[in-house]
Amino acid sequence: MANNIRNIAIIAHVDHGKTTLVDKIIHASKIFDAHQQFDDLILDDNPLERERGITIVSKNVSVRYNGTKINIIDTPGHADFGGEVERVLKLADGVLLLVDAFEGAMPQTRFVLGKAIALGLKPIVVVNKVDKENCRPDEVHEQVFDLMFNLGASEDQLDFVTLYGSSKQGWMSTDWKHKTDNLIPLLDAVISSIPAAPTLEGTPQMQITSLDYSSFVGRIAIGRVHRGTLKEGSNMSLMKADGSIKKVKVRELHVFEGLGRVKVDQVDSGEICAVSGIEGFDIGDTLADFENPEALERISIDEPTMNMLFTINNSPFFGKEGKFVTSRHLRDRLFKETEKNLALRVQATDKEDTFLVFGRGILHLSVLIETMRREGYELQVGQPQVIFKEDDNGKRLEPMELLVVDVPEETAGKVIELVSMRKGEMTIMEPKGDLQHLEFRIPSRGLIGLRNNVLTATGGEAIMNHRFIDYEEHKGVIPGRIAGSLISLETGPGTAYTIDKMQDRGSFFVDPGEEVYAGQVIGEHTRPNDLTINIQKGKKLTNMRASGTDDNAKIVPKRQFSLEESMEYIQKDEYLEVTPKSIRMRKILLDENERLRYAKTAE
Ligand SMILES: Nc1nc2c(ncn2[C@@H]2O[C@H](COP(=O)(O)OP(=O)(O)OP(=O)(O)O)[C@@H](O)[C@H]2O)c(=O)[nH]1
Ligand SMILES: [Mg+2]
Repeated sequence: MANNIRNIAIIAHVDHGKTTLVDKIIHASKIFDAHQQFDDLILDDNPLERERGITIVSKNVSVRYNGTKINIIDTPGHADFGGEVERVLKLADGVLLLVDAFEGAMPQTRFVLGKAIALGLKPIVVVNKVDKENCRPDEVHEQVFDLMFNLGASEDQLDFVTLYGSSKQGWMSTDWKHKTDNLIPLLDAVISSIPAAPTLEGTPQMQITSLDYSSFVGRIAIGRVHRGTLKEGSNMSLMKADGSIKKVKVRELHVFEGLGRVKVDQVDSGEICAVSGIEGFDIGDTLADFENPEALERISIDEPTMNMLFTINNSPFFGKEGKFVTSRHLRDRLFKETEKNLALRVQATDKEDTFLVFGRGILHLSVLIETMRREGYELQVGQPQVIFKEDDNGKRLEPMELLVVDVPEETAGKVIELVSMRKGEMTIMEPKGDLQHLEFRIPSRGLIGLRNNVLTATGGEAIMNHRFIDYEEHKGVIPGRIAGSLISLETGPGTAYTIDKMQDRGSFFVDPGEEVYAGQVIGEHTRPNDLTINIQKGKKLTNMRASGTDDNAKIVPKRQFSLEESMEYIQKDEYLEVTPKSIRMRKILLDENERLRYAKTAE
């Protein structure tokens, strides 16, 4: 027996247009009042998602088309959130694989498609963004077919429908040269080629695949009813990873409808729902029959690949800008985060104000840091560290990644040189439109800080993507940042006069008049060693003229770093100080003499 339900996940590489498409599908299904106004990308609803234009957490929505309910799961495309995609694929019977008609299959396309194929999900391929100039839809279609074949797709999976179109313009067509003005070809394809959600009779089973959080009811379990029927108010068994069984009660049940949810009394097999009232669940647990519980096969959660030290702000400027500054605040906030941020782990250390935070990559961790600073926290973080492992013989292993760089031909050489210096090995070099397409295998360590260098070397033209492959034998020393730091000797505002005089020493991260403290990293040295300098001395008069023309006019504007760039920039003996208003880099040891003494003992 089958329901009149289709469960599909939308998967793709980052930015290939998933959320835009889901958004357009919702608009098209006219679930809104005619006079209601909506922004684009209503789905990417948290402020960080909006600002960065990326999806961070997957979302469930639903539309009705010709009497069929289509549950759609929008997934994040960035590799740091890949584990999330893998989990939510468990909710679906089919996938819409979006591929940018110019970029073609990218590392994350391969990863998410591989997972969908392995789970036996039926794909529909959407070659998106055919409105873009220089796009190559036919080539991309062929590339996706080859990719699917190489990933071991079955006959049925290879027999996929392909649609071409533009999410942004809101149309899809079976032929990219014949533009339509709607999404009907896509919705028809979903109905005809994605299998209906099967109805399985028997005692109830639902695996919890993701969670939601509400300040009113706490954690909400989201999953697909695999078998039987879930009923409001019923007593059930929660089956945990260690084999233990907890008795729980279903307080409320919701199904997805449009962008929202509606409360229902019961949910049948095949439907996706949100369950509140379940205490103490983990992702992967099965909600099963009270009397005769049977667990579903567990899903594994991604292991972290990177860690960073988080500590309280103890810089001379601490407490000036934030509300939450104590180790108690930091501890509570970090542990609270682990309740909903599934791939995140927090470990206390022997220092009560210091924690190790484990995540899936720079973006995963930076989203947390950025969220905290917006909430009013001050904190400091150390240099990101990749996580090593040991094999059975005690040999040290390290994570390796696939790195893809698309770059104008004339700068390809520079990129290859930079990547090679960091133990990257080139595996593919081929033309892609006017660009060179380069692929490398590189230790994850080598990627930290690489983006800054590649962008500088290519005048910002390079497009870089990477994704974890597996662990391999440790590749030996990789040189870190080549340039040393310029460090402030004194505390106080730097003068235009001195900064101007020191322009030949390196590039500055602070402007004249900006308050800095002793031990703060205020610039990048032109040489490999650190250099401590005094930028406060000099003619006091200059400050009065600072807004004028003279000295200031000659000063190169300060280099500005984003949070992620700063995270990748700092060295082992440096911290990043983050407050609601500022991001500063500093030496862990602020005092120059202490640094010199430490350097001596380390020798
Ligand atoms: N030209 C063109 N641009 C598009 C199209 N679809 C989406 N875009 C743009 O591509 C960018 C990314 O779109 P999103 O829908 O956020 O992409 P996404 O796949 O959801 O991205 P992640 O969730 O971060 O993986 C936005 O700037 C869109 O406006 C399209 O069909 N044509
Ligand atoms: Mg998105």
